[in-house]
Amino acid sequence: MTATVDAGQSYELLSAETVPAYIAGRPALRRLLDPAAISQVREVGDGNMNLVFVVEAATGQGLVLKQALPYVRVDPTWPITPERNGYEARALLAHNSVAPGLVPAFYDADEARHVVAMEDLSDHRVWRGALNEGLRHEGVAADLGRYVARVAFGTSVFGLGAKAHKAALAASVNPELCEITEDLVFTEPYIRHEHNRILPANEADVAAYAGDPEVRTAIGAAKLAFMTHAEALIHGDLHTGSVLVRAETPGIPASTRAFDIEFAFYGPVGFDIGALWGNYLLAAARGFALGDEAHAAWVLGRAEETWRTFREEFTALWPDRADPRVFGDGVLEGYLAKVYGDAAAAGAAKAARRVIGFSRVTDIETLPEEERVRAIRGVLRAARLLLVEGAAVTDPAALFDRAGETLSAP
Ligand code: SR1
Ligand code: MG
Repeated sequence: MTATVDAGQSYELLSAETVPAYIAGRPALRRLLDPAAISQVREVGDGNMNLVFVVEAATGQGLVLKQALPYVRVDPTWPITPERNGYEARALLAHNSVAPGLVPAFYDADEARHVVAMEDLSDHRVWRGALNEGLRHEGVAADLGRYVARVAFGTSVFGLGAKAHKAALAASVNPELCEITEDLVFTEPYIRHEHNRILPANEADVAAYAGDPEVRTAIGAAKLAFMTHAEALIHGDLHTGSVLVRAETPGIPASTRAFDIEFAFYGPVGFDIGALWGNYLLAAARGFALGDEAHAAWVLGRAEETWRTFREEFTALWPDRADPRVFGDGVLEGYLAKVYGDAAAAGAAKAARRVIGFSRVTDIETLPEEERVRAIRGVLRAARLLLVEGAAVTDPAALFDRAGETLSAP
């Protein structure tokens, strides 16, 4: 099948049947995996935007091919540039260089057919699904704090120096994907929009949240930060569905990988921390709704763990900054406080968009309706707390204790 994009350009879409020939035609891939030994090709894409093929060989090797569709997979009338695949490939390379072992290994990028090839992580599972089942993967929240810190430092002016930072920033401007976030996360939930889907029993909750002048001002400020604070080559969509986890078993270590980096751009580091925080809120709301308070409390505790490890890792990297002349330790403290405030606001925005607007999450959507109504009400109260008071509550454990109280209140 062929996909056509703007200006009549077209490219061939992969299928399970054509993948072996595709690999045979890519030198970087056929060196890794003998096309004649391929035993299985599975299309496993379950996101909004791409084809994803897991390729397995009888010899035990495997790889993943991710091909961008030129439209939203769940709404083919909505075009999206397939050029995002190239941004993902470049970000995957950059993140591999600063945070190896915390993202999939990079194998190949095909700009003509919008395909990126990477490590097969079929022995991992998506963290959101594990959280939905009430499972505890210890250490994942800490790994993610370290991942964000390594990217935050290594791709920033601190890690790269002034000129390389500007060059990397210029090469990573990703306007179409940023616009999706500007619309879906920071705008549509706060206006009347056809994407919004609100249960009748939640109409008053959404109106109270989205109509609150303090909420609207804080969201506007967070959107401005997202659009203008080009701090580092952030992941850009670091929700729990963008994280693969593997528990430790005899002879096999635990593993955490952030994946699906197509929204990467130079933005505020707090947006990545906040994406995790917002999704911890959603997972905790599910726990409370199902009466599993212990799981909800465990999930909320991950917010402090992610923040602490981010802070420790970034601080450990700080002595290696490219230009210490006026970037002294006072700058470090001020910067960390800035990231914390951005994370609180982004966490609120990322949680609220999942219960008002486009692209819902299974944490909430698979709850029975009565429990869903209560969970959504709690998420919106917690989002307001993070937006309006979050930056001032500088202890994340205290902030997320209070968020838990608002999530579980009747
Ligand atoms: C049209 S894409 C919708 C959402 O999917 C991705 O996971 C991002 O969160 C985006 O907002
Ligand atoms: Mg995604």
